[in-house]
Amino acid sequence: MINKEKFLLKSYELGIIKFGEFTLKSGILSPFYVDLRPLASSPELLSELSQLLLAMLKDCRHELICGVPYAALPMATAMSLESKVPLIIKRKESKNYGTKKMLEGIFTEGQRCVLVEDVITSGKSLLETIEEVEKEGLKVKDIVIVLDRQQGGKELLENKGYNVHTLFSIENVIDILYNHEFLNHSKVIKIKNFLKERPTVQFSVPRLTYEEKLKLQNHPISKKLIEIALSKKTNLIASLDTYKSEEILKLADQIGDFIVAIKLHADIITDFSENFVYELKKIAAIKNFLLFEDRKFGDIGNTQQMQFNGGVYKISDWADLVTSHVIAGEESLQVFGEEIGVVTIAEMSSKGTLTDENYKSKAINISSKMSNVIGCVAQSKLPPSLLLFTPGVNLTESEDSKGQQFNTPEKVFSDYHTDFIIVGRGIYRAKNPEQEAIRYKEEGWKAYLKNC
Ligand code: 5IU
Repeated sequence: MINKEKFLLKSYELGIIKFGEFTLKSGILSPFYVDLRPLASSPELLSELSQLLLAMLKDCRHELICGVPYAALPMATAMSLESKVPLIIKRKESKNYGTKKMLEGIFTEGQRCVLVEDVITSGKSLLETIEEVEKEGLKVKDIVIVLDRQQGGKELLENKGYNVHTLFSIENVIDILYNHEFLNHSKVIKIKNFLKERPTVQFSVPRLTYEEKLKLQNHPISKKLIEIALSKKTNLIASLDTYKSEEILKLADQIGDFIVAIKLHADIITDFSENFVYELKKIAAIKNFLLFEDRKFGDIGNTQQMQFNGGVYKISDWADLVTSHVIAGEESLQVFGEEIGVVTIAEMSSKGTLTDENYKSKAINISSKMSNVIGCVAQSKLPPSLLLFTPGVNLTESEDSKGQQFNTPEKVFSDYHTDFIIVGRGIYRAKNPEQEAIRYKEEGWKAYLKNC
């Protein structure tokens, strides 16, 4: 397997990225300039690049490869030669003589075509290319991109339901070059500040409705969750992090009509028992909500399997949904089987969390591939086929004293397009939990409707 980092360092020597002061088309002064075209002049690097790009597509089915002109044309050609998947060529402008075709090459309607692009910025030009390719009757699902300039383009395409596979983000590139002493600390800070301050291109893509989301679901648990949300007009998950089982049962009875699920940490409960599970399941059946164990598995597959099925809690006997980290890789998630809905942790709500953009994007890639993963816990947008669960929601507090950061339901629906809000202390610590559950239910539903 080609080493991504070594590839980048060799490409850097070709001059694909330069540091200094560059005036961009928009007039903005940028501390770096990217141009991947020189890669085509190195057969060795072009071949390595094609292998790296193909590796990101190893689980995708596609019958054609198409490069976005011009920089990605040699890349797409190299990928085609390497994989033996036929290439088609998209024109920049249609010919005004002869066939007036936009796509050259042999293809038939309905074939799946992967698009190749060198750099994504706002994503606008790629979106135009996709539309043109789709107009010719081809299906586009996957897009491979060498470098994401982190200006909102990737998110734009993901919001439209495309799988976007990026080899590097500009931040990855900076980190690698810094680690190999091609950049000094002050330059890195300057570039990172530039990336942070520069406004990303924001597109107001409306979120999908629950009805639209339902059509994208294949797992019985994700379907069930959305059906409950629609029938009870709620997107609220109550996190009942209390010690006594009796208290949980009492709360479940009081708030059950206003929620889609109760989230538990079974290991907080001092008197956890089979009888407690039996009673809670009874209430869940009557009030029509699901049980969500926030176990946050984080070990190798074999251990996770034992923790899931065994021990005191026997989670697999009663939970409808369970959270898991993806830190141990995709095979560690297979052990949960297909019946339970797995919710992976792509991004945490706490201050200083290590779940940065890079981690999140890898976690999402794995989650999208797994048939038992129904969604992720995150604090930003996800591809629409995954359900987004957002904790750290509170109407009165903005943080606690232990690192938790809170947002309002309106913020997480408008900015992240969340699907389910998770509220803990806002409800179970309230003087009147029933009244607060109704308030969060109403605020959550209002925020959902407003942002559709
Ligand atoms: N939770 C978070 N943030 C996260 C993840 C889980 O708050 O990133 I992953 C859990 C922790 C707690 C609940 O069980 O969600 C939030 O409770 P409060 O609303 O009381 O903070």
